[in-house]
Amino acid sequence: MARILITSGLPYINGIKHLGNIVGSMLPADVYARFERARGNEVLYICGTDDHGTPAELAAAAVGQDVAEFCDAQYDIQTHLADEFGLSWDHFGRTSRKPTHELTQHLADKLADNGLIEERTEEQVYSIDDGRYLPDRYIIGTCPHCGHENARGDQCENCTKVLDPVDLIDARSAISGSTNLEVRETKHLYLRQSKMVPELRKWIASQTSWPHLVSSIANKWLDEGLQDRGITRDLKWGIPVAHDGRWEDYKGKVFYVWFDAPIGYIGATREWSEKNAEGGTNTDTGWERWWRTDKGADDVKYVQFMGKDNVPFHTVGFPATLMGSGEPWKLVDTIKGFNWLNYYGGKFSTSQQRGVFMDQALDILPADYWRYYLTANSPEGSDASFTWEHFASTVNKDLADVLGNFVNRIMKFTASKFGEKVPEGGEWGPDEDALAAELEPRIKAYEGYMEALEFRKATAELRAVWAAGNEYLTKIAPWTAFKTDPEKAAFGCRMGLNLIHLFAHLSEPIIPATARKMHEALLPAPDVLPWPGGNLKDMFQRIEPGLAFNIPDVLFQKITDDQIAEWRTRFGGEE
Ligand code: B3M
Ligand code: ZN
Repeated sequence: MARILITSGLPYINGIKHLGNIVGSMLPADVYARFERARGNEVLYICGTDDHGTPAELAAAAVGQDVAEFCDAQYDIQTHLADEFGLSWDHFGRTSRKPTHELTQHLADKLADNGLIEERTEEQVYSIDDGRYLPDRYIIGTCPHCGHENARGDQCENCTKVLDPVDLIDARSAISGSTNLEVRETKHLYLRQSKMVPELRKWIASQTSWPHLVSSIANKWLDEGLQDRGITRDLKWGIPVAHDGRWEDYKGKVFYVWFDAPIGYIGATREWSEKNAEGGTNTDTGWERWWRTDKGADDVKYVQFMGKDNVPFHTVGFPATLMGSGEPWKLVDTIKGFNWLNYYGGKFSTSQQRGVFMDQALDILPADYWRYYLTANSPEGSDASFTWEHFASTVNKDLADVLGNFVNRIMKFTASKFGEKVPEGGEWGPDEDALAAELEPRIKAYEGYMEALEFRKATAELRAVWAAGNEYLTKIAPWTAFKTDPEKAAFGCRMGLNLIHLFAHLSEPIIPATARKMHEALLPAPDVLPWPGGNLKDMFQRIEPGLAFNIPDVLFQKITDDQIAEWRTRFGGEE
């Protein structure tokens, strides 16, 4: 049994996430976590909200709320939506909680002890009209690299280059739009990443399992010359820099959100083990077994999921923090980075409310429709595009016609001819051999793609498995055989019901709620539906003659042209 630690990029607290956010972080992490649990591995999937930084402050200010209160309310909303979306993390923490605060201050101390923190007096943009400094997202302007006009002070959304507020051309305040800005001197802590380049390079070079997208972003960052990075800000909301008598003259300053956010993975794990210690179903109180190589994390496989804009912070920034501490922290083994999912060729955007957000999506259709579509169209090799037309045709073909119809057809027919119990009679023959011969390599391939985190290919293979079941039924045609050869029809029906059972197990990582429904129509479902291993022929004996079953409601409704038109009007369509 392997031990697998999974994290997905921590969603900013600033608002409800859109489909473009979840497709490249939480959803694939969840699919993978469910797959590895099904295979019997010990999985710990950790996520949480990224509470600090300018996104939170700006969003709270926009609705005139106190930032802490705003974050509490958003945390509840995000937790609820994640639940409905079937995201099965073991814990959903918050970077604003004590464990992340303590760990962040602790790691900063260690870095300082190792000579990797430097104090610098630097120039920061100060807004005279707003009466405050404008770090990161508080300032917007034109990107000096690509010319994008709405680049933020910390990173250009368009070209993903990391920026400094003073780099922006035609800078203005994100709060008031004021251009009445001046540059003032202020003191900050810098992480001396440049001193760590050789160590980082060696580590990155030794990572053979990173996808190309990820290693190329990491190497590009190093090749462009790794700059020391300011890890503190003139903000009120965040983790205080001054603590335990250290950095007393930094009172009123906080750590930079990208310094503490990844530490939030560890902090959230600690929250999880503290919660377990207070009772609950899980008794694992050892967060260190997952994070400290001197406490058992040596044999953990750690997999991270994130959008490509987050990759630099995870391949360079966070590892620099952990390595630089000189302590035996577990480093990531595999990073799965994603390209963008676009909305009709343009960007999904939280600030512009463009595209489909989780609450709206779930208001329209249950989670599995979205989970399937998004996994099948994961922006892996390149950017992908969401359109209502494509969404509808995928749902109608794959989910309604291929899977849903299969389940409905065989169950209804069996019930009408044999009653609602599994018929007896008939035997395994050449048609079943042929079916098994097709399914076996497909299931292997599906498993292999999941293991390799290739979600598009995995989903295509799952669809092909469903289709093979359909073809088998069409060939056996119990509806015709019933008149001439009732034994053969009975066997075909029994096989059909066994296929539903097999599909339930195989589909659970991607469409968990539907998979449970399919399973429960036949047999009670354990919390985790084990991955079908061993001989496929044995798997087809599970649904035994005489077993009573019940017919579930239609699993997937087809999407109509009227609905497409309605949603296009509601959400906006072409560019
Ligand atoms: N909150 C950025 C994002 O949502 C950020 C990820 C943090 S991961 C430690 O794109
Ligand atoms: Zn740019």
